[in-house]
Amino acid sequence: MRRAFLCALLALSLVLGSACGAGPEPAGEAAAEDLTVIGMCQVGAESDWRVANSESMKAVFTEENGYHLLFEDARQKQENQISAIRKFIQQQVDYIVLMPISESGWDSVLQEAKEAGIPVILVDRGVDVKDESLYAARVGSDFLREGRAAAAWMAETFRGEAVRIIHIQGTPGSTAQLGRTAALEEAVAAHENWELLVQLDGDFTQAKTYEVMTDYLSSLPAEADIDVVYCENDNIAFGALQALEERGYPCGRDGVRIITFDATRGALTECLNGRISLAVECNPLLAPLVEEIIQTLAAGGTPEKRHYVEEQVFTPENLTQDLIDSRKY
Ligand code: GZL
Ligand code: ZN
Repeated sequence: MRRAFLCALLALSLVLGSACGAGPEPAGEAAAEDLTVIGMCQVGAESDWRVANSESMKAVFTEENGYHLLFEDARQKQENQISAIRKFIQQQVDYIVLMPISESGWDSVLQEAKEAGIPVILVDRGVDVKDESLYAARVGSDFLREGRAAAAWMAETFRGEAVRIIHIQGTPGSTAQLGRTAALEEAVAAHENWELLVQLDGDFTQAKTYEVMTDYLSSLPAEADIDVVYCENDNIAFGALQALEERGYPCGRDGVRIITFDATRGALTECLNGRISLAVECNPLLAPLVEEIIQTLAAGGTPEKRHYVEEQVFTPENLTQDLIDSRKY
């Protein structure tokens, strides 16, 4: 029923489109091919990781693979995500794929999707909802585990020495920020001579981080003792590096140790040359796992609620240029 209605709608748009000389809608031709229609709502394009995540989705959910992808970029605003989901419901898509910008505020719009009979698959970050049946599954990383890997490296590296830490966080209330922050805070609580100098909001972007880090560093005496800057993603690390080096702080083995998450190619290059001391991988290539879940649902199955991706950590010691060249993002 839904598919027939949608095909009619797409065919109509094809007719109307050509009637007003808009040229044939590619989707219109696809209507006859009976494609699975996916309404996808992405956070934005705030980071290298996010761009790679979107590219992964667009590479899998193609018309030749049997999909018609309606892709909405919410430009970092939850209200844009909520209105995109309502539009998908009106269009009666087959599946909604949501990359939620933050955890709260989803109960009512996901209830509307449930009442419309449209399965919702969460990608990357999670949602904090009373009724877990509001989404079919979530694909993404274990951010607490990522943070704990970084904390373990710090314990190994500083072996009981005093450690003074600047903590630059990602988008407030996002699952990635909550998990990576919890790991650092629990490690600081467990090491009496680890001191959290400040927590800054870098919002996962280089520009915001450069601004807040430059302000913070100018409030410190020159050549303050900073041992670690814990950056909750690569773009934060790039902003922090720029601000630190402009203030005369060398970064690397003999200076400030930069920790980052994502481990996109740009960060791995800075890690290989030593400016970044630890890069914790966060895999953005999640589309194949999403497709598996859709195929399970299409076959009437019930997918696992949680799907994690494999991830590793990189240091200047275990990186090579060949490894970086072999990476997909
Ligand atoms: C993590 C993802 C984060 C990345 C950032 O899976 O939510 O959002 O670490 C991105 O780069 O902005
Ligand atoms: Zn120190």
